[in-house]
Amino acid sequence: MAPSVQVVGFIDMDCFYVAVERVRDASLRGLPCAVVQYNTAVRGAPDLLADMNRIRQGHDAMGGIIAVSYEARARGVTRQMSGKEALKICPDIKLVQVPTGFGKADLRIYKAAGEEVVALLSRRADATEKRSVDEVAIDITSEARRLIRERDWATDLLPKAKGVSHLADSAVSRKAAAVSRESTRKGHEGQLKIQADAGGTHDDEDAAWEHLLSRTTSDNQPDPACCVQKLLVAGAIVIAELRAQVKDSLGFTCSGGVATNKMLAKLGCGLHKPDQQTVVLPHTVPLLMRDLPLDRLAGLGGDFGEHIKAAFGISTVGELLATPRHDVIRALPERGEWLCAFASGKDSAVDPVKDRHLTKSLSNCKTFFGSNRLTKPEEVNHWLEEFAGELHLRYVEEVKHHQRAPTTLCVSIGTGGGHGSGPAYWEQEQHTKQQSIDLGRRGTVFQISTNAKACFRKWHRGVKEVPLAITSLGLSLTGMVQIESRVSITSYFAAAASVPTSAQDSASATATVEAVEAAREGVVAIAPLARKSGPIAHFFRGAPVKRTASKSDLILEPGSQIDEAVLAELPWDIQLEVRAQTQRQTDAGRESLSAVKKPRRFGEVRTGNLVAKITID
Ligand code: DCP
Ligand code: MG
Repeated sequence: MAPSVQVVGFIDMDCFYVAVERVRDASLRGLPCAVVQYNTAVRGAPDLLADMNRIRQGHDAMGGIIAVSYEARARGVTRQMSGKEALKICPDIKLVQVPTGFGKADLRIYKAAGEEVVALLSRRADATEKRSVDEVAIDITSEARRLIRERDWATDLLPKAKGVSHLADSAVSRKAAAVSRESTRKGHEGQLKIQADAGGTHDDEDAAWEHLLSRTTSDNQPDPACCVQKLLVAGAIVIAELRAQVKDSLGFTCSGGVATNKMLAKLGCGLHKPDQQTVVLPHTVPLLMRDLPLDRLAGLGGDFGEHIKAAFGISTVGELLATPRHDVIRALPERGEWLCAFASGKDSAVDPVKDRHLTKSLSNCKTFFGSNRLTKPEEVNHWLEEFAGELHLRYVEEVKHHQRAPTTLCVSIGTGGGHGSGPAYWEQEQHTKQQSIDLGRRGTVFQISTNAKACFRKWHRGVKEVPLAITSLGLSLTGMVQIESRVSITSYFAAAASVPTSAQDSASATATVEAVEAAREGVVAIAPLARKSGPIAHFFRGAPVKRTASKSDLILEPGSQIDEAVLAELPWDIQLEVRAQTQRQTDAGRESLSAVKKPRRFGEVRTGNLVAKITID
């Protein structure tokens, strides 16, 4: 049975940022809704944390729209609009602003939701490739093969797949494939319109399913093509089951595609949205690709695609395939052969699904066009400190959830561009400087910011004579390596002790992973509430922590007896450590204190007027 075929599923979450907001606030469900960027014109505005009320109305809805619910799309709202424009055409739209922190959008809630989806999908995948915040490619070959082995084809698999999947073999699919890249970007309005134009009928799809049934069941000696079709149909069931699980467990709907490679699966995924899925069977590929705009192929959306269009005077994949092959190869000696295979949808021209669940790097960047250009090193340093604060939080999460730490820091600097409008607006020159960084599991904001500033200084030294005019600045942490996961209880105390009591320079605060982890674990109570801004305060204000309990507690002092109920709430390795500590104390002959009711306290983290007391609740 077609041993080398890979069954690839592709998942794209529906109106993802809106979906995340709807899970957080059920009152948004079913309503026209959009997520808006924060308004960069309002400088120095206080941060809007994820848990705050972020619904925006009228004049405070100026930020651009970045995600649109399907209800709002049906009313003409698209991604390019400002919140204000959307309110004009859809007055009852709910506009939710992205959370902000460190002077920019704080996308952690969306990234975390994306990671949950990846983790769930990977349970049934041979390989899981996270492609973006809301796109995942999965290799489901083994699962598809298992279904074919274990379930009946004609009475179970095929009818079930028909009930949950579209085939790319339909007029609706072909029209959706012909939509320009620009229209798909405009909140996929093209697809909705096409479905309406096509009257929503999928009669030809029914016929295609019937044809598939007769081909795959009447043959005594099924040919390899039938085997591939069966595998893809079984894959469609796997994808439908996974999508249902994402919906039930996480509350998000998503769209899916199934094909023999990532490129075709992604194409299939975009043909029917939202909450639908499409199977691309090999024999339907030529017709599907015929009118596909060239720039919808991965890698052909930029300069390379423009070059091909101009060189051959073409705009669709069909036109490229109709161009004599030797002409393509002559014009593109290095990539021509590959391009023809890729445009034909050949599996050999597309990379297999890579097993990559996690982001390769943590990065942060911001543009400073027009009068916002950065002209002084102090301004650059300020932003690098802000970026360092935000990246530190994400690094802490990486250590906590995936036991990975970055080993390289990279500063990228864009100069030029940002004048007026037109192509020159984007003509930036990009410069990068990088150096290794040893964060381990105890890295600090200070380490990140000082390294970043050093990188910038190195770059600036080389261009000193030119007046500084930076139009984009980025900071990233890459080169992720696995680190040891075990945490010692003593490091919690060390963490508390190592945090400076003064935070004149917010970037010099050195909260360690352990202190931050302790807070996130919910064993931390914060008192009083943070009033100072800066990385540490940001963290604690955003963290899901409990406020100080008023109950009386037990102090853990040398010789204390441990309250078993309290201990049971700690991670198991810390329980072991605490038990070992008390055992050592007992062995040393110290007298045990009986369970005197006093506030129990494990440590304290102070930064300016922020005090985080690490206690057991
Ligand atoms: N996003 C963004 N800025 C953009 C494009 C997207 O911030 N210019 C964010 C918001 C989106 C998320 O990325 O919710 C995923 O992008 P998609 O292109 O997949 O769009 P959606 O998931 O919102 O909609 P769809 O249902 O069409 O996939
Ligand atoms: Mg999406």
